[in-house]
Amino acid sequence: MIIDSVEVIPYRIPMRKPLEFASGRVDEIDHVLLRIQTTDGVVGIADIPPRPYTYGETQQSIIAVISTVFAPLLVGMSALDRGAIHRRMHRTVGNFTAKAGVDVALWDIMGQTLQQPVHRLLGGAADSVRVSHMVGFADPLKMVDEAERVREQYGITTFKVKVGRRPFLLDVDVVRALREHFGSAVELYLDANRGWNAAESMRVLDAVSDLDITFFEEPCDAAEILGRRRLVAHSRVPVVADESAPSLADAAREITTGGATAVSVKVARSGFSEAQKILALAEGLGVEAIIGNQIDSQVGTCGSVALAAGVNYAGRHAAELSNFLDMADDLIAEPLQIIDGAITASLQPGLGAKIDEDKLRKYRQDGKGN
Ligand code: MUC
Ligand code: MG
Repeated sequence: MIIDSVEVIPYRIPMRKPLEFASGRVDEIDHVLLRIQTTDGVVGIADIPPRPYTYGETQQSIIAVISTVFAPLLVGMSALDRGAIHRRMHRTVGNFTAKAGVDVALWDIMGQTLQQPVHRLLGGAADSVRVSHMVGFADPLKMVDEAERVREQYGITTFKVKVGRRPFLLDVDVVRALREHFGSAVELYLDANRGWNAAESMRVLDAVSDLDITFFEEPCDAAEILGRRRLVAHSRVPVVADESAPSLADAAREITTGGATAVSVKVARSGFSEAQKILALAEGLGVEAIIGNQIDSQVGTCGSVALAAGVNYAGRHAAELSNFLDMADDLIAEPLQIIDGAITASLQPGLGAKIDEDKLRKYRQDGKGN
């Protein structure tokens, strides 16, 4: 499992339906496909999504840090020595999704070499995973239509509603319309991506108190320390740290100092190795964890499915696995299927995300395509 080469390929695929939320908007998938090849010819892959409004990384910064800083550290090392590899990568601060991509590709190499699917290497807790769908900004009736379409077509009954707009009553109307439409047949939770301040968030909690909301994610900025703590202390629903908890250390700080009472865990920014630790922290402290989505392609979603199916504690809630439905196409050779509201974990060795080379040629942006 000795690493021989590291390749970073920028590619672009349009969104069929752009996703808008309080901190940004995704109109196209401008991701980076990472391929790490070993001297035995095994190729581990990862899909890396630049999210500048969340981590400050761009497609170009991901390519630069991997090819100029990480690749020279990786070549010659064994993919098994993830501890040493992470120690070397962590000499560079930040760059969450770039580091996570390297970690995911290493697990893919391990799985392929050992001829085992990654979810089994992670613990083999389940064969399939319940899916939660994210509903982006639109007017209330359109958001209800979108949720209804997804429920009818895919059997999904858990929805994360993007909120955080002003005036906040617009979003309260959306949540009320969803609850009135579905009754008790669905689970609803909210993600404001820091769109409000603590005082507004408190008023939102009051306004939706009869609507059976299960989580409130990043209602306000965790950096507004006292306001956030006052809100968390008053909230009867768990307040989820997402962008405020990209690492184990951040998750530990937010949870133990009253900034959050639940955590979102994302493979795209933590890899499997750090995500396992964050899940263990949540389990040990008795706070809820949700497997989140970084607006992942199907290649990326294979990683989230592996984590959600692999680790027992990840299976307590539906995992956010359906953002790929909004994308016009994907690099994956065998598309993922959501059936009866769930995705079955791949039994292929590694991540089970085979790349369609024709599609890669079509969408890659480095001039090495057609
Ligand atoms: C989410 O859960 O916030 C939107 C921004 C981001 O960083 O992730 C997505 C979804
Ligand atoms: Mg979020």
